Amino acid sequence: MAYKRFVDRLPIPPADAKVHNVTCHFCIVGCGYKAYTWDVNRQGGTGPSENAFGADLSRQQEAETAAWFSPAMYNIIQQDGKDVHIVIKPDKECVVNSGLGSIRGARLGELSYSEARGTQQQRLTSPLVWRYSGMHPTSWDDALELVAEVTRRVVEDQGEEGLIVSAYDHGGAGGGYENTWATGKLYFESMKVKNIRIHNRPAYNSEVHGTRDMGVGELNNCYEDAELADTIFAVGTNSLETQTNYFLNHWVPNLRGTSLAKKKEQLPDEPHEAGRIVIVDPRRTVTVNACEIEAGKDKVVHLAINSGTDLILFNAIMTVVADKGWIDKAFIEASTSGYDAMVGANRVDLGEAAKVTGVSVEDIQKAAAWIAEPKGGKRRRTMFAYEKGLIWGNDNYRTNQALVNIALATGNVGRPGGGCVRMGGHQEGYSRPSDAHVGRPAAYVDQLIINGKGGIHHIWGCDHFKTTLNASEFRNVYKQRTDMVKYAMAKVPYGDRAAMIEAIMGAIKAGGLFSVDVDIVPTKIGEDAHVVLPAATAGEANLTSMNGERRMRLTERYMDPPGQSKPDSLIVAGLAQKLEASWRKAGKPEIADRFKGYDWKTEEDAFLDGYAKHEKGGQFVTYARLRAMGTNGFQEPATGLDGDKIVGTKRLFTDGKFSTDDKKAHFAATPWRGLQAEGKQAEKDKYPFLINNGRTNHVWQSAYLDQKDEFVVDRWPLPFIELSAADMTELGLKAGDLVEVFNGNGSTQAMAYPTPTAKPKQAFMLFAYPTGVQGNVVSKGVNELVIPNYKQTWASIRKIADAPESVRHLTFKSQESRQA
Ligand code: MGD
Ligand code: F3S
Repeated sequence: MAYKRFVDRLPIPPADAKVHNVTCHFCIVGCGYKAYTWDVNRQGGTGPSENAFGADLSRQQEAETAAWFSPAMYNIIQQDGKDVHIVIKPDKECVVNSGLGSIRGARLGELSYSEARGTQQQRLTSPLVWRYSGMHPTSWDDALELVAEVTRRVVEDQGEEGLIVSAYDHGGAGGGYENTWATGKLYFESMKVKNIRIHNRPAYNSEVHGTRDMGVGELNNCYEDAELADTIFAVGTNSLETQTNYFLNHWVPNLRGTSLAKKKEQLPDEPHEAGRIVIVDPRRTVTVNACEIEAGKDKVVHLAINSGTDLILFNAIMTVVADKGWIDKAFIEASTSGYDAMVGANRVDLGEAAKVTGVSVEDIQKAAAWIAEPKGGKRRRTMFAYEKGLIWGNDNYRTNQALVNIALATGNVGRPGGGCVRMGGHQEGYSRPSDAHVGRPAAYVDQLIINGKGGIHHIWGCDHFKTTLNASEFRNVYKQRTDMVKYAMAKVPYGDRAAMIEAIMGAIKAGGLFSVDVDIVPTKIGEDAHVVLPAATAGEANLTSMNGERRMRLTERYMDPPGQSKPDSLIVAGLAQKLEASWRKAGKPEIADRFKGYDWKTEEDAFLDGYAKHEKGGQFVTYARLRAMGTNGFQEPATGLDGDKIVGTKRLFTDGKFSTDDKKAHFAATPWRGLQAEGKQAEKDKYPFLINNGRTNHVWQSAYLDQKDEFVVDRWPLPFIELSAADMTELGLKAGDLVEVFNGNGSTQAMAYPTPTAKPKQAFMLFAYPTGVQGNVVSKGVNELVIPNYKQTWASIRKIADAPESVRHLTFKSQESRQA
C-alpha cells in the first residue's frame, strides 16, 4: 500500500516551550536543528505571544516562513520521566543549512523512540544475554560481569591479540567525542589492543592516508568556499543525495550565480562569474542533473569515466596544467617539495589516458582549463571535493594523492574558494589516545575472524553483516564460530557462573568466538551475539561532534534514553570497572590498576577527560560555551576565547605551512597501475556486470532506524539496482522484478530499476541495505593499507521472480527532476 501519514492536525508549540540545540546526525553536513519540547497536556495559541515562533498563525504564512513543521518532525517522547510533545525542526539561523532540512534530518522527530506513538519500538531497552536458547533481559551488572570475566580469561589465554574490537570512529549518533574517547581510553590506554577495526572498514586506519601523508589534512576548507570557487571539481561524490544541504545551500548559490555579490565583496581584485562544475563519476547522478538545471549545461562537465580510472585522469589533467604553466609557482616554491619529480613520474600521454578512462582528449583539456586556466590575469579558484567514489575506489591511496597534486600545483589549498577536501560521511568526533601501536598496515581484522583468530569480539555500533566487504563469507564463519559458544552455553545453567565461564572458554579454545554487541537497535550481527548492551543515541545524551568544515556543536540531551539504555561512554566506564574488579579478583592488581580512571558520572565527564584535555584548543571548549554558541558553534581547532565565545579556525593551511616535519606539502609520484586490489582484474574479466554501488537520498546508511520507518520501507522494500533498458530486455526484466546478483564472493538480491541514463552492463545498487546486502558480492581485495574497494565489483545478474507484492505499488520513474 502506498504510504500515507495519517495526521490531520499538530499541536502548536507554546511560547515557553523548552528549546534545545540539535545537530542532525544523519550525515557529515551537520545541519542545525532546534528541538522544542513542552508538556503533553498543553499547546500554544495562534497569537504571536502564544507560540514559540512568535508568529501570527491565524493568517496564511508566506512561502519561506520558518513558522511551520511537518508531521515527520513531530513526536511524543519522554523527558525526565514525563510525556512531552517534541518538534525537531531545521534552524534558519544555522549557517550550515539556513533552515533547510533533508529527507533524512527532517524525520528526526518520527525517528525518535516513542511509546505513546509507537515509533522505533525495536530500540533496545535492556541488556540481553544468551540463555535458555534465546536472548533474554538481565541487569547491567550481570551482563557486564560476564563480558569482563570472559574478556579477562581470553586475554590471559591469548594475550590482548585475542580481543577483537569493532568500533565507530565518527561523530553524530553512535560516536561523538565522548564515546570515541571512552572506547579509545579502554582499548588503547588501559589495553593496547591491536586487532581493532573501524565501523565501515576492516582495519584500523585512515581512509585518506594519501592526502595526510602529503601533509594535507582532508577537511581543510569551509563550506563558504563552495560559494566562492570559480570551479568545483567533484570526484565520486553524489552530493545532492549524500551531502544534501551542503549542496543546496552552498554549491547551488554559486552555480545559480546568487553568490556573486559575496564573491565580489570578499575577493574584490579579480573578475567573477557564476561557478562552473566538473563531475567525475562513471554514472550520471541526480547531482549532474541538478547542476545542469541550476548552472546551465554549458557550465557543467560530466566526465563519465570508466570505473576505477580516476588516477590516470588526474595525471592527465596534471600533465596539461604543467605543460600550459597554469601553476602557482610562488606557492610551489615556498610551501611544497617534489614538484618536478612528481610531474616527471606522472606525465601521461593524453591519448592513452583517453583510451583508459573513456573520456575524450578534448574533455580532459576542458577540465584542466576550468580548473586552472587564469581568468583575466588572475589564478582561478578551484575547490576539489571527493568521497566514496574515490575513497572506496581503485588504488585509493595513490588516487587520493594524484588529486591533491593538482590542488597543490594550482595553489588551491588554504585559499578562499579553494580546498582539497573529502566530502565526508558521518560527522567526525575522533578523540583517542595514541593508536601508534596498531601499526601500518593495520591488521585486516575481518580476515583474522574468518581465519579463526581471536576469542572475543566487542562490537560498538557497527553491523558488519550489512556493512563490510566479503560479507557473505564473514557472516557464514561468524555464525559458525559464535554458534559453537552458544551450544556450549546451552549445556550449563546460566546461574552457575563458574561452569558457564568454563563452558564458554572450552568452546573458544575449540575455535569459537564470544560476541558482545553494543548498539541502539537489534542488528544482523547482534543476532549472533551472546551479550547485547543497549546504548543511547544523540538527543538522549549530550553529544559533541564536528562537521565537514570542522564546525563543532553540542547536541543537547532533549529526551530520556529508552528503558535502561545508557550513553556509550558510561557503558565503557561500567565495563572498565568490571574489568578492574575481575583482574583484582584474579590476583593481578598491577593489571587491575590500568582500569582506574573511569569514575565518570555523566557523558560530560568523559568529554572533560578526553577532548578538553587532549585535543588542540580543547581547554577552551566546555558544554556551557557550546550551548551558548547554539547551532553555529565554532570551527576547530579552537584558538582562544573572545569573552565567553570560542574562537575557531575558518580554513586550514592559510599560512602555507603543512602537517609534515619540514612544514612543506609533499607532492607524490602516482603512476597509473591498473586495477590494483587483488583479484579485481580477474573478477572484471569473468563477470559481465559492473555492480557500482552507493547511497540514495531517502536512506541513512545501513537503514538502522529507517528499516522501521514506514515512509522509507514503503519506498524501498528492497534495495534497487539501476539497469539500462538494453540490460532489462536481455535479462527479461520488468520494473520491480526481483533479481539475484552473484559472483564467486557470494550473492544477494535487489529489485530492478530501469534507468534511461544507465550505461549498458553498468548497474548501480543501493549499498548496505538490510533486505539485500551489496557487500555480499564485494571481494576481500583491498589496497596496501587495507582500504576496501567496493565500487569496482563485477557480477552476474539473473531474474528470480516477478515484482513481489511489496514492490508492485512503486513508481519507477526517472529520479531526474527535469532536463536543463
Ligand atoms: P556514494 O553513493 O557511496 O556516496 O557519499 P558519496 O561518496 O557521495 O558514492 C558516490 C559516487 O561514487 C556514486 O555516484 C558512484 O557512481 C561513484 N563512483 C563509483 N565508482 C566510481 C569511480 O570509479 N570513480 C568515481 N569518480 N566515482 C565512482 C558517501 C557519504 O554519504 C558517506 S561516506 C556516508 S557515511 C554518508 N552516508 C549517507 C547515506 O547513507 N545516505 C545518504 N542519503 N547520505 C549519506 N551521506 C554520506
Ligand atoms: Fe541531516 Fe543535513 Fe545531512 S539534514 S542528513 S545533516 S544534509
